Amino acid sequence: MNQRRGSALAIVVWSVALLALIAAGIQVAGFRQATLGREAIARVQARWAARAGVETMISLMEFDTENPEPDNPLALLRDLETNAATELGTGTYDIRHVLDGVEWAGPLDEHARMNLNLADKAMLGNIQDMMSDVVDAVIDWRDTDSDESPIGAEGDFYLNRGMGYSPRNANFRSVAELELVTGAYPTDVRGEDWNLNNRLDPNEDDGDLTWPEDSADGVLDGGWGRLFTSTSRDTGRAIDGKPKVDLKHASIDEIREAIPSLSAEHAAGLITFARTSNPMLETLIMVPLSQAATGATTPAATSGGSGRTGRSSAGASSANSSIPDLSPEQLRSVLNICTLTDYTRPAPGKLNVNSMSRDVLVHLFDLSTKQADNLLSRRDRARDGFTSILDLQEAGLDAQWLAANGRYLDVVSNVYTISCKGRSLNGLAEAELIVTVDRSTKPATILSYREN
Ligand SMILES: [Ca+2]
Ligand SMILES: [Ca+2]
Ligand SMILES: [Ca+2]
Repeated sequence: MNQRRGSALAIVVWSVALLALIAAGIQVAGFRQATLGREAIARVQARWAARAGVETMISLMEFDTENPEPDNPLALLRDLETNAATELGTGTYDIRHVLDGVEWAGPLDEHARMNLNLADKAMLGNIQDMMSDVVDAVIDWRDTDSDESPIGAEGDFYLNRGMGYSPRNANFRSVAELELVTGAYPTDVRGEDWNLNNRLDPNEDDGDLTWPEDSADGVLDGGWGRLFTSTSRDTGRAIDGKPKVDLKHASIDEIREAIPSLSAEHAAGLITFARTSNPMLETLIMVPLSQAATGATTPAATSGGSGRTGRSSAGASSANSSIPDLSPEQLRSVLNICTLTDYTRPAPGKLNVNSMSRDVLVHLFDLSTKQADNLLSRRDRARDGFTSILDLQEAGLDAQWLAANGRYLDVVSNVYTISCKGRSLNGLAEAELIVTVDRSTKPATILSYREN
């Protein structure tokens, strides 16, 4: 009896031990699976949080495109900034970018940088560490011909060196493409921003510990890439969201409908001006309409009557007395609402004076650091931003500078890059989306989409 009880006890003890082993095994496997499950869920949460951030930005952009605020060009920028980071039920997202070494909340306004396809030779030459052979090679890369600039490089140059490719002979499609130009190295183009996401990533701020080499000073020192964009677009939309009036094709009535403060004589004068040879709208900043309509590109001398009209000597008289000049207010409207460009397809984007980078002003436009700082501090104090490029006059740039550089400048932005990091609820998984959006179309157009 005792023996039977003993063996029964042994069986029970064994069974218990065996069950415990099995239970432990199931627990380990279950725990592993749960961990894997949690990781998978966290990854999904992070990715969709990032996606939510991108969608939020796009919907704010689309709303502003439908409901523009012509008197408040900073409205969209502020909306984007306010919503740049949010906690969701299942995760968080966070959108940032670096401009001029400073980190800002919200997407990067691509119009804060000079379009690589708009920058002229003089501008490129102003970049201190870009040698003149690289400047020429950049021009050769994007110009349609195959004629080498004095120290540039066209197809033969690349073929003879076995590089396996030749210049695009068309507009740059990305800033990274600059690295293909002979003499331009990735370190020149990227600086510390090795993944070109306009953000200071951990490997870009740890010195030599991981690639790239960086100064580990908490500041993103971008290369030439920080000055340029290839994606900004000028679609001929004015600050009020309407298409600009093409003076080369518009009627007097169409011009007056767009700008009611203009008389029929003003409108006729603008049409006459648009038919002079190679007219530039910004000439009107320096030259009164009555003179510009005769083809003058510099203002007539105030004394001495007729004659001194610079390059207008080709048969043009100094002024057309039947054309009234524009008041400062009318000039603002004309610069904002009219154009001499035919927008059958988007042109490379202009700089938005409301967002343009200090580095661009200093390194491409060759302003002194003092001029650039004055301008930006004036901009910061203008509560609603600049509604005309003429506002730059109050910020210290004279009419001559504006007439010469106004063609690179505008007060609208169409293209933004959203660099959005999503995190899971437990904070362990992270996903990054980098999306470039043209918000001038309805619905907005995704120009590029990258997942890290
Ligand atoms: Ca070429
Ligand atoms: Ca980076
Ligand atoms: Ca590093």
